[in-house]
Amino acid sequence: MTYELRKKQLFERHEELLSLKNEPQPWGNGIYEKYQHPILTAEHTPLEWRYDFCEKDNPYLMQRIMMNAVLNAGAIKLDGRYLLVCRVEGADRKSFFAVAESSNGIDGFRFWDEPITMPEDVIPATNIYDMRVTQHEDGWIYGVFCAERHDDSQPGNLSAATATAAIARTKDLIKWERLPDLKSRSQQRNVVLHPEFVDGKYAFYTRPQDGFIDTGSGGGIGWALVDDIAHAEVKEEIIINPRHYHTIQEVKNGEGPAPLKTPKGWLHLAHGVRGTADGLRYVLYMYMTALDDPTRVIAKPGGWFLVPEGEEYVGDVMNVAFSNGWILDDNGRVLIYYATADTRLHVAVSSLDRLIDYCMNTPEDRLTTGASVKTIKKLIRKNHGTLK
Ligand code: M1P
Repeated sequence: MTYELRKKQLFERHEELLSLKNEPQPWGNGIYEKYQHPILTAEHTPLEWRYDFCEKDNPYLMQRIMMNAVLNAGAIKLDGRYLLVCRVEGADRKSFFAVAESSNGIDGFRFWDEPITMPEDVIPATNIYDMRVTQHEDGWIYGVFCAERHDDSQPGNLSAATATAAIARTKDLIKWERLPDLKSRSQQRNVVLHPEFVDGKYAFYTRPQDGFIDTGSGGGIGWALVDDIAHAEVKEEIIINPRHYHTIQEVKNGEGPAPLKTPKGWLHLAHGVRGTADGLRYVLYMYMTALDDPTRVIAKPGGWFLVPEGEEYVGDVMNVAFSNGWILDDNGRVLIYYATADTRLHVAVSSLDRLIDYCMNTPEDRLTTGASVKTIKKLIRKNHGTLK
C-alpha cells in the first residue's frame, strides 16, 4: 500500500472514531445514564500530535509520539460550547492539559489544535494533572491542579515525590496566567476552588496528605479560606467530609469538580478510596452542604454513586472511577465526566432534580452491618405495606 493511501485510511479511521454517535446504555439505575462509548481516549488525540506526515522523514508512517491515555478532565460550558480540559498522558508518562470541544456535551468531542502551554514562572513541576475548573464570581476562570515534583529531601529515592496544588487563571482556556502554588503545611492533591466568595474570601476544598500517595493523618476533604488568591496560603484547615472505617472512603477521599449551587444546597461529587486484596478501589460518591454554610454537610447518601463496570474496570490502573468535571445546563441537565482505570473518559447524564433526590433520599451509611440490614428491611416492609 502506498504511503499516501495509508495516510488517507488513517485519517478516515480517525474521523470515523471522532464522529461516532453515543447512545445511553439501557437499564441504568434511574439516577443517571451512562453512555455506550468512551467520549475520549488516546486514539482521539489529533493525528498531527502523533505522526510526522513528511514521507521523506517518516517513510514507515510510524507514530513518532505515542499517547497513553485521556482522563480526569475539568469541564466548563462557555458560549454554548462544552469544553473539557483533559489530562492527556503521553507514552513518556508526562501528563499535559488539552481542551476538547463538543457542541452537545455527549459526543463529537474534538481536541483543539494544540495542547495548553501552562506557564512555568513558578517552581517548575515534573508533571501536572487533574485540573478542577472553577468559574469564579470574581470574573476569572480558575484551574487548580496537581503539580508533582521529585522530593529532593530524599535524594536516593527515585519514587519520592511531592504533590502541591497549583493555580492558574484564564478567560478563554487559551491564555493562562500562573499564580503561585497554594502554600500548605502538608502535601495537597484534589484541591478545588469554591465558585463564590465566603466571608469575602476565596475558599478551597483541600485534601491534606502526609505523603505523595498516603493521606496518613489527613482526615478527609478539608476547607480553607484564603485572603489573596495571588498569594494563597492554607492557614486554618478544617475537615468537612471525613474518612471513616469500613466505608468506601476508608483509605482516602477527594473533592471532585467544584460543587453545583442548587436551591436545596451545594451539590458535591467526590471520590472515595478503599483497600482490597487487589489494590485500591476508587469510586465516586456524593454529598450536599448548606447554602449558607458550605462546610455544613446536610445530606450524605450512603455508599458509592458510580463505579467502574464491565470494560471500565480494565486499563492502566484497574478498578478506578475518578471525576473532576461536570457541567450544569440551563435546563437542569447535568453532564458528569468521569474517567475509568486512569485510561479513558466517559459521560453519564443526570439532572439537578434527580441528583438532589438521590442525595436527600438515599439512606445514609450507618456504619455497621446491623444498621444496614435494618435499613434494607425498612424498605422491604414499606414496599409490602407492613411498615409500622
Ligand atoms: O490512580 C487513581 C487516582 O489517583 C490519584 O488520586 P488520589 O490523590 O485521591 O489518590 C490521582 O493521581 C488521580 O489522578 C488518579 O486518577
